[in-house]
Amino acid sequence: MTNLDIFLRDRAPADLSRLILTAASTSMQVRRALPFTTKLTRGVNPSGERQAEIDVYANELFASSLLATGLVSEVASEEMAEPRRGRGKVHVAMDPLDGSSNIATNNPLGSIFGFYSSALPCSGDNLVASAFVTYGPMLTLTFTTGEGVHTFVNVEGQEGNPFILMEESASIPEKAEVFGLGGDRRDWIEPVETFVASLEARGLKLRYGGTFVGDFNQVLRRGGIFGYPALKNKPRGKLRVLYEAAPMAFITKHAGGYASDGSRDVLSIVPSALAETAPLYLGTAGLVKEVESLIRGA
Ligand code: FDP
Repeated sequence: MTNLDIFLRDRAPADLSRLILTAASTSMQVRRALPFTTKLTRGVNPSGERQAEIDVYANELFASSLLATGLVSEVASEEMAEPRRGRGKVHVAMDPLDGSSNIATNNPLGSIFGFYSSALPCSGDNLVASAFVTYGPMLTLTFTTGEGVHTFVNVEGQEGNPFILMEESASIPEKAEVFGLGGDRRDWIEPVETFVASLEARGLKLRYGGTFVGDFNQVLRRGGIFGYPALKNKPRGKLRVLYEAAPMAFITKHAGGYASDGSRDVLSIVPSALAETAPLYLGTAGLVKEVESLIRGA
């Protein structure tokens, strides 16, 4: 059995190791809080969405624990209008609780972290590491520091660091099995409709749970594509470049896949605002290139 701290010691710079370990241990606190914090508040986040109490709580826990390492220059979050500042070097962008509409139904939730080397907002080309947590039947942490994508699972009662290696060097299977695209189907742009019809004709299975982290995680394991596309009434999609799209694109890239906004690599997008959104298609490289060329040709 390999523990997360020992694994990181040999493979990642000390600052990134510490930040990943901090995200992992804080996710245990978030997980423990979930049963007690399902009541909705009246607040809205900077993107105008209703904020559930647990979003605020998770945001506070992750922001304060990451800043307390002394390694962070700023923490920007989907749940805060302005970043919080520290005196370190790493710039963190996070979605502390992804999929909050799944809280009430006890479906999967997640957290996403992008660790950047430049001041935010900046492009995903400045990512030095990214990670996501799944609060599903298992609490897992999947990350890359630019050398492979690795998943650890939280095991209660384990001495020392309770995250144990579950999969080393994950790669997105070439043979695609599943797909899932967000938004109302009637609002999808035409090339996306055409693409999805062709996926169905090829026998790919629709698997959509409504949490980016969970929906992406099955693409990572089973091959396929996840998207939150450009919609007729929302041409810039829904997912935030800094907090969600770019960190997951970085993981996708290091698992041998590809992430596009329909015309270019998501990692090359330079957002002009912290909460800027972009359409997103990511997963098995061949499929993502396919939808990209349909969109380009439309
Ligand atoms: P949520 O609004 O529940 O936080 O981050 C936004 C997100 O969830 C993603 O996790 C998810 O993929 C998407 O929105 C779901 O949107 P739809 O409800 O429009 O499908």
